[in-house]
Amino acid sequence: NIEQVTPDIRINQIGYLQHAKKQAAIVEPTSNNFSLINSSNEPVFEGVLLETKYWNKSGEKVAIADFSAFNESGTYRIQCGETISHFFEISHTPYLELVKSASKSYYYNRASTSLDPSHSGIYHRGYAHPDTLVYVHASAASSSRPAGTIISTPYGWYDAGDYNKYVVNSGIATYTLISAYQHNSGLFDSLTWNLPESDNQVPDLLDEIMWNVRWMESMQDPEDGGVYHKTTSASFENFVAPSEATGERYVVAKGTAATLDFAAVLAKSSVLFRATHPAYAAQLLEKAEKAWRWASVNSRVPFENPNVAMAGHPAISTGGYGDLDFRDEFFWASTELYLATGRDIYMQGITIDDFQIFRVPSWASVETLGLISLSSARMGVSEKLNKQSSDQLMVIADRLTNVWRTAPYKITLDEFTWGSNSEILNQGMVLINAYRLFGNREFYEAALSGLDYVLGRNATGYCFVTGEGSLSPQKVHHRPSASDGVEAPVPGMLVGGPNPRNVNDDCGRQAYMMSHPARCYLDEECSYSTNEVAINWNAPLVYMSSTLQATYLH
Ligand code: 9MR
Repeated sequence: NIEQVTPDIRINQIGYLQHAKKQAAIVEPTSNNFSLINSSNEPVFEGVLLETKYWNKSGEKVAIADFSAFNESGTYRIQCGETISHFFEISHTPYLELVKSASKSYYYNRASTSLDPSHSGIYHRGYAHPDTLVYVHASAASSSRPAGTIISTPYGWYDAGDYNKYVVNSGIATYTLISAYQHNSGLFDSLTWNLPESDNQVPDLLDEIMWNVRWMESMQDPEDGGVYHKTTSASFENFVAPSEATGERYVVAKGTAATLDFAAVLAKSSVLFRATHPAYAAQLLEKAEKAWRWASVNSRVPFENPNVAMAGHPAISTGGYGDLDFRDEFFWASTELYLATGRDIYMQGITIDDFQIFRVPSWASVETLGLISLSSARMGVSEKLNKQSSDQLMVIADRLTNVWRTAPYKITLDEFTWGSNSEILNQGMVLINAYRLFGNREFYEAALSGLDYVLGRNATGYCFVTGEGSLSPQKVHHRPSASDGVEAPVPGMLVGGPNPRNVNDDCGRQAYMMSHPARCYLDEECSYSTNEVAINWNAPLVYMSSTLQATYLH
């Protein structure tokens, strides 16, 4: 006698890999046993719940239902006591569609284009943000480009729910997509998701990456090699369609972080395109080295919004992505330049030994991106460097696996900050790379738990990707979704997720479950602190869904 579908059985709402670890979390279970029910309503597997634990981050008692021993493909539900979950899939390829929709979200966020119905269906939209008339803001003036000079910085992706384009955040996002391709090229070479370029013989993911790299290239001052921090309107636009967001556009101040992130991504792109587009690859590398030279001389230029009007130009109040510590950016850029050129000079500055700890990557902490590149490079890295970088990845992976082992939800995340959903996936990116190097099964399982988490095995019951799963965000903080007249949000986007900080000025503190950080999430448009989307958050979703799927298939 099954009473109701309950939100208290937290599953990966998309599904599970057939022969891999398969776990659900059951909140306040009313029985010690659970069963797996097939689509004809027959029980096919019985199990005993693992120990119930209290999680202070969610205020819940949680037990894990482990059905890893059940390996038959099909559609199932989990029953525990009187309650039953939604249907989910067990198969060889549960994440293939997700890889495509998460990747396609970048197309939906392209600037300097229209989206025609044949490629975007109901999400079609008019031409917007040509970015061919962009003012050099007074904060970015130089002798060759005085304030007010008009330049052109087209293409690229809108960063998030807003219409601006930021080099720093593009840096980690593009790196992560490039790595997704490099580590899983066999998978991506066989996938297509109906882009305007789909017929051009280049894999869709590479076409998408190129769309943004072209924009990044335009952000370099050809005179001195320095890179502007962002292409932006003066303030965030209203919640209008892209084509109606017509505020004047500026490039704003050059900075060390933007310039080094640019150098890293262009160097990495030059390696990516060397075989297929050699002339283009050479240009990219030249630009990367030029950026490096600027940063070597301008090694401590932080970015801050110019918050007062200057020389007839407005104050700028859009996203900051400001960072004061550049050691990690230097390490990352020098690593990618070393891998692209083989020149030792790039390894003579900051080295692995200069870091006490390596952190899980985020837009402001990028040293571990260099580590992943070094440890996964097939050529051109000395055995010593390769070992050193692999060992450091192992240290992070061990730390995360320790958290995972005892966590009530069996996940690696226990702190919730802005974009927490991307953090658990970036943890997964480190873990899966450590798994590839060392073959430790627990690293794989801990990485997989991060995907389970964002797809529903979490304290909110949401599958955090739009258009996926049985309960997903509807009112995302995303201007195109809010203004297109279509009820469902643009698909394939990961929202930021639970975040107990920074909520004061969006929907109001009282709207949130402040005392339970893991449940501090709101599916409301006002909630930019928890329900916005962003290119740097979607990228590890692309990385993890493709890598877990591809690692499994091979
Ligand atoms: O993801 C960013 C987060 O780490 C910062 O704490 C926050 C405040 O500076 O900004 C976030 O990035 C936003 C950016 O500044 C503008 N576009 C939307 C981004 C996601 O909210």
